[in-house]
Amino acid sequence: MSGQTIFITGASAGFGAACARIFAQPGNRLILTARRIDPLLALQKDLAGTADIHIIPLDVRDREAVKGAVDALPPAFREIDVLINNAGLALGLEPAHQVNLDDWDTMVDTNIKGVMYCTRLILPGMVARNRGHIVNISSTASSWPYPGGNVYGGTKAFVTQFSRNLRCDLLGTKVRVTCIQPGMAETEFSKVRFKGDDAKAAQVYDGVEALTAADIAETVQWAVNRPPHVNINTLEVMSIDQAWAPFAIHRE
Ligand code: NDP
Ligand code: 8X3
Repeated sequence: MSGQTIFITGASAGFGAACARIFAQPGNRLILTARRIDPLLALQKDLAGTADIHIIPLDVRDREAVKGAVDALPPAFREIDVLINNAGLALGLEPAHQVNLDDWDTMVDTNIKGVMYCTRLILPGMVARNRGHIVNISSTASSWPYPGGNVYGGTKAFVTQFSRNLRCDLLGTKVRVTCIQPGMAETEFSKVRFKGDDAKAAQVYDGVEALTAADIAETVQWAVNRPPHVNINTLEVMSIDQAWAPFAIHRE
């Protein structure tokens, strides 16, 4: 499908940048947002001549900034067809009793509040036009606990349940909601989680054929390109090299 206006949060790296690349087709209009402007400028340059691209430096934790960005969209970019709520992060893997409380705040503010703000500010236009699609990037961590996943998994459980509840509110409209739950994917995710420790980040993917950002972008594109009457509710996607573990048992 072309001729769509697509708003992507966290487009400076990983899944968001891959979504920008895959949706960069003639007739599409892309709104690419993230805090770092340089990678957005590089992406815009790379994709020049494909879609029409509008970039916005935006921290999704800042409610007024999100409102300002949506209100100030150029006329050609105002009628958003697809919102990809992708910006997010994990910080740390410490157990709950040792964690840095600021890290928990950052994850809640980004992964929960950022999704709330972008959705609440962009959804009214979709409802008014009776057309649109919200794609929320959750995680396997929303369903499957692991040591050190504490608040990160909690924020993604919010994203999954928020997506389902949005569908309930939107029943009777033609606005679709999809929740994607990726497993381990090699992006900047682990570098961010381990606060710039490249060696520690590389260990996560060592010997594993992890998902790529392009794999997830293709999944998003597939969900968006279903016929308008088909709503893909939830998709869990893992690398062939990842599966679940048995229950952990503590023995004295
Ligand atoms: P990356 O670290 O590669 O990309 C994260 C993106 O989010 C960056 O563009 C970053 O941009 C943006 N971002 C972070 N904080 C903010 C903020 N406050 N405001 C605006 N943008 C922000 O990670 P991924 O691409 O892997 O992650 C994308 C999403 O996928 C996240 O929600 C993550 O939780 C989720 N996910 C990742 C998995 C993985 O294994 N990689 C698996 C499952 C889910 P900038 O720093 O420029 O602001
Ligand atoms: C990212 C996948 O397993 O690191 O959401 O939580 S995981």
